[in-house]
Order: sequence, then structure tokens, then C-alpha cells
Amino acid sequence: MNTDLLVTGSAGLVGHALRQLDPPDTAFITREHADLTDFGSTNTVFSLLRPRRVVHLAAVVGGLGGNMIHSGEYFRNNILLNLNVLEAARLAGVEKLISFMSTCVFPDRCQYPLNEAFLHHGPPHPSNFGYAYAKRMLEVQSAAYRNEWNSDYIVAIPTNIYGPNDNFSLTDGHVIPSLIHRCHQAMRRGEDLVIWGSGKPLREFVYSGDIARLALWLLDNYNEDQPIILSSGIEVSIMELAETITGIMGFKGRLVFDATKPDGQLRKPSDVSKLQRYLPDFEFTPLRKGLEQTVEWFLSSYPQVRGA
Ligand code: GFB
Repeated sequence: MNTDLLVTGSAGLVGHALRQLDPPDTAFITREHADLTDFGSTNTVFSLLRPRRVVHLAAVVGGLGGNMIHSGEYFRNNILLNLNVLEAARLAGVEKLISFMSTCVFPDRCQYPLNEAFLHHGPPHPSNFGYAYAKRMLEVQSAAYRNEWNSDYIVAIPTNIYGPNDNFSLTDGHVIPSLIHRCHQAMRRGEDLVIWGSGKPLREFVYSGDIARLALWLLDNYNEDQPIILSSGIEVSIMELAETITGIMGFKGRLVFDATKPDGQLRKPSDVSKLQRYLPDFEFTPLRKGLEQTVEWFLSSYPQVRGA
């Protein structure tokens, strides 16, 4: 059976957004279909489906909290599943494969704005070094395969992605889903809303639906060796983010900043010039609109959400 497109990690945040785009002749696989940390299981699913193209989303991810606790698990499982997927794709004769890193894999001490060429110019932030080094090997493996076997493997580097069907865990989730979940709890219990750190860090957030659209576009139009950063380039402080979320949800209580929790990187602005060269007219979903859609999905799905 030859499918046109295989999407790994399709039960996650971007996988959910890709399903909404309903690409034709697409196999959406999840960990129920294959354990991608096991090569035999990975090779079996690729041999059966023989996809022409692959969007490789499967990853073991977490927010700041999860990364600080699970550096060994995140390194091991991400190295294994990336090694297996890119090798099984090569053996199955896949024509094009896109995989994903994220801007937190860049060096902690880096020239700003982050540029794709800086990827290996120093160690990542200590809070997520296990995940970051594993993810950097995606770029190395893609380049090595292109060099030896002419594999058309490309790598995208989104900034912080958010949206429906995210992991809403209060401990392992990223900031947006964690704050939406915690705000919902605080409203029901009449409590203050606790926010980690100082509220001063800046982040660039990108809506999952935008990444899904860009992934399909890149599959057909991008084949450079170097990765490409996917971001609007617009920074927002965690304080401002929290105020926007509480405004959308109608929270009237106090915002409390828990200084015992880490800020992580204070900022990681990215250079979006490469993407703008390729897609000068691409319109990212404005943060407020993306947050409204994410809150609406959360409230209509809760408590059947990941990490509840
Ligand atoms: O989303 P987050 O965990 O990702 O944290 P990173 C972003 C910022 O939000 C940090 C603050 O400054 C946190 O201190 N924050 C405030 C919170 N309240 C919370 C909360 O309740 N939960 C969380 N998680 N943060 C990620 C990497 O780093 O960057 C991922 O951990 C991924 O692997 C992503 O690569 C792009 O931006 O700090």
C-alpha cells in the first residue's frame, strides 16, 4: 500500500492541526500504531505504508519543568525515535521528509536574533540540554543522509508552538496550556493564579495551525540543507501573556508570580528573514486569536484533554 503522506506523532499538537487540514491519501500514525523508539516496529510501519513523503512530528517533549526533570529520558527517546524514523524512511524510499526542532535547542549564549547558522555554536540552555542535543542530531542526521544517500530531508525550527490538543499538564506542559489549565482551576476554586518565575521572560509564540500549513508548504517548496526558522518574530512577555489569557477567560483574581520557579531562558528572539524570503505574504495567526481558539477548545474538551 503506497500512501502519499505519513504523519508521525499525529496525536499531538501539530498532528491535530494537520488533521484539520485533511490532506489527501494521508496516514496519521500514533504510538498505538508503532513504538518509534524500536527500529523493528518503525521499519514495519514504513514497509507497510511505503509513504512518498513524511511529516515527522513524533517527539518526547515537555515544558521547562518536564525538561529539567527528564533530561535522560528526553535525550534517549528522542535520539532513538529520530534515528529510527529517518532510517526507516530511507529504506522505504521516502522522497521527502520534514522533521522539527525548536528554538530552545539553540545555544544559551547566542548572538540575537537567532539565525539558523548558529545552531551548533555553543551548548544549549542547561534547563533542556538533554532534549536540545537530541534534537540537534536531527539536523546532523538529515545533512549526513543527504550527503551520502541524497535523502531529501529538511528540518524546520518553530518557536514555542501552542494550540488545541496541547499537553495541558500543570507540571510538564508548556506555559500557554499550563496557564489555561491553572486559570480554569483558579476560577473554579476562587484562588489566585500562580505563574512561574518573574513574568519578565520574552517568548515568540506560534499557533499550531500555522505550523501545519507551513509544514505542507515546505514539503513541496523547501530543500535546503540548512534548517528554517518558523516564527512571526513577535515577542511577548510572560506577564503580558498571562494578562491576555486571564482576560479571555474572565479571571478576576490576583496574578501571583512564584519566584521559586525558574524563568528558563530570558529571551530567544529569532531571525525570520529566511522564511520571509520564501513566504513574504504568510500571515501568522495573531496571538490573541490563537489563544481564544485554544481556550475555546480547552473549555469544550475539558477534562478529556492531555495532561488534565
Ligand atoms: O513554555 P515553557 O515551559 O517553555 O516556559 P520555554 C516559557 C516561560 O513561561 C518560562 C514561564 O519563562 C517559564 O518560567 N512560565 C510561567 C511557565 N508559568 C509557567 C507554567 O505554569 N508552566 C511553564 N511551563 N512555564 C521550551 C522548551 O522552553 O521551549 C521546549 O522547554 C520547547 O522543549 C519550547 O523547545 C520551544 O520556552 O522556557
